[in-house]
Amino acid sequence: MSDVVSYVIDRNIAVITVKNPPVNALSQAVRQGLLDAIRQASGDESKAVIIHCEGRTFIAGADITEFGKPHAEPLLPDLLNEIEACGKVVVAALHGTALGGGFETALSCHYRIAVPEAKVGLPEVKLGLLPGAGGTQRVPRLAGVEAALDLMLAGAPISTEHAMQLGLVDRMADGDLREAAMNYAQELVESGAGPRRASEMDGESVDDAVFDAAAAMVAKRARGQSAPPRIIECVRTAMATGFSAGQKRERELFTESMSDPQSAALRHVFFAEREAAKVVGLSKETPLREINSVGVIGGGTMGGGIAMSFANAGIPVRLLEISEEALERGLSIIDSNYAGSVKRGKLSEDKAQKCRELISGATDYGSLADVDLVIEAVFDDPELKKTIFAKLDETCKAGAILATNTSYQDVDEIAKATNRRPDVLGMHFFSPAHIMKLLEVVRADKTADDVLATTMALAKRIRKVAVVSGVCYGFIGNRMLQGYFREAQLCLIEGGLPETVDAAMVDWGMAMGPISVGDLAGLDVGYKARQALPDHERGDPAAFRVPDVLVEAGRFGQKSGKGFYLYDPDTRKQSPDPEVQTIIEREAAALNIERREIPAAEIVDRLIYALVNEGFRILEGGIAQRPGDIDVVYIYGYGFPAWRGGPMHYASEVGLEKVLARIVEFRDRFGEDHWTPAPLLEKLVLSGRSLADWTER
Ligand code: 3H9
Repeated sequence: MSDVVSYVIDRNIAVITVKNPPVNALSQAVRQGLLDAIRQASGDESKAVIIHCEGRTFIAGADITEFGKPHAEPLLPDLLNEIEACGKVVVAALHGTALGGGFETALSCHYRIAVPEAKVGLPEVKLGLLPGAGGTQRVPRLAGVEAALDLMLAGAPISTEHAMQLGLVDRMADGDLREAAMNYAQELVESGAGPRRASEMDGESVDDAVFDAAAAMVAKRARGQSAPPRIIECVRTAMATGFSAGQKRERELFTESMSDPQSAALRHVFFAEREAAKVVGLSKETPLREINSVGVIGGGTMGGGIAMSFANAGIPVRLLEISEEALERGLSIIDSNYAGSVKRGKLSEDKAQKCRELISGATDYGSLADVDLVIEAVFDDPELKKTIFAKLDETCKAGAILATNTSYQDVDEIAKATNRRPDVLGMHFFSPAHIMKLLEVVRADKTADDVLATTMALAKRIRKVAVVSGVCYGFIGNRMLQGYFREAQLCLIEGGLPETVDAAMVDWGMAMGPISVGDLAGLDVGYKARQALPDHERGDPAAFRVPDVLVEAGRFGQKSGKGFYLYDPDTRKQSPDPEVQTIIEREAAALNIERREIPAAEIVDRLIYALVNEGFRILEGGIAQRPGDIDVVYIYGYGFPAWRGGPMHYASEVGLEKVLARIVEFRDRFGEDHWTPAPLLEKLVLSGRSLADWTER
């Protein structure tokens, strides 16, 4: 029939097979092939139809690479209406991940059979979209309004079992899926069950309160995002009007979201995340080392979280501490983390126990002799790290990968402590490491290709989003953060308050305000780091005067019950402290700073453009491979709103010329120490080029 859709009649059943690797996305050719096939099935001697897919998955959605291009017929909603209208029973046979337009295809079929391991879902919201091929209309009719809202607003896939409970899948397949689907179709024909069309089902009548509750939830959890309210409106319309009026509204709102910059940003993030996994210049054929066991040195919050990340992926871990006492403390933190996951319903008791059993403790380096990878996660002291790496060099088997979880230190210097520099690299996890998705993989000067390739593949196995960084102080993320925090502190002393600076950034979309982040991380950490530096390297005194005074007054942040804010000892609820305002005003006066009201827009621009300006430097210096990698770092590691696409995408959206003009304005107002425009930014603007042009250089 076509290269991507085939058609045969097997024992009276029309078998339509999609074969469009890697994920059977609904490209124009697939849509056309399906349309031709369903028309053929409608007119020939077959008794029923099954739609199934070859390869690793059922259709995983519309073809995202076609988005933003002119519509090519047949349009998916029309195709699916035609499948549903077929006079013969149509059965969808699901395996892998039936997502988005793929699941909508299944919903337009009259019955659905799925293998137990299959996942189904409508993740469009994660791309700033809504299910645009009848999903918002068919799911509430099949599963009820609340379940439909849950599925579409969370965008998370659900299991076959769960989908059966909701009425979205009818049968679980035993054995070969194609065979099981054919038997099911045969059985439906024999029992006289005709086509069962979701569009013809009555919608349930629900109280408005259900929609209001969903809207309130979205306003809180999906703050600033435009797709979730559109999804709610579609479902509301589905229940208030007939299917075709509902589908018309769905189409209008889908088209609206498709041209919304939020969707462009989220689609950018989708591809940037996948692109980040690819290392420029590294062949796909690079051989991988086997990683079947891991050693983690240091059982603190970080080491414990790292150990859990591996155990959760089924990889045994040996956790090394300096004494039995420290080891016991580390293991008990892990125990309580697992207990917390079980309590919050994130892990079953059984799974938590199995993971926990994969972590064993040790206090001697000899116990790391056989592991395939060691990650050092001790206090960020370069000398201590070098001593540890020299020991690892003596102890570990040949071919073991040796990684440091340092946040700032020079990985080349650490590698030099060994006689096997090609085996050494950085694996910079983010706290809490068992939860945060980001992993910066730091490629040192002499890191071997297979070590890098193995680490990138391993990151995927432990479900992290990995980004390669070159060696520099703070790598991609923390290096950029310095300017961001500096501007937050300067805005504070020049006229802001903790709550106004935080509110400006949170309203803009950041997960947490910068001042609250400082309190959470502990103000004493930065204080100690500053004290260790010679005076001339500490930076602008105005930017650390207030935090220094707070630390010296015993205000370390959340852990001491007060920092920039006060924290309730029982609930940890944050509240402003008038005493801090007095301190800020006093210190501003001491520095001869005349305080003024700083508009929220200025706060946002100063903080975000400080990130962006450094991002350009990081790109030009080859520390990050591409702009999208920087975006991925900020979204997965620093609470940057995904719907703004990351700092570099955001700068492109605003327009590089405008960004440069604002940075130049800041330079003129605040001086070139902090605001010298990055040469790459200037070059691009001068030559009228975009970041995309630079990427393809
Ligand atoms: C939609 O359906 C809208 C409709 O409601 C309405 C329409 C009118 N298109 O992730 P992986 C590529 S919106 C094009 O590494 P995994 C991906 O870029 C869509 N390409 O594999 C990568 O390419 P490369 C709703 C796609 O096994 C390769 O496939 N659907 C698409 O870890 C492998 O991907 C979704 O949002 C696509 N739809 O995970 C599902 N999907 O190798 C999006 C993937 O060149 N997809 N590619 O880098 C996923 O969530 C995951 O890819 C999936 C597989 C779970 C399927």
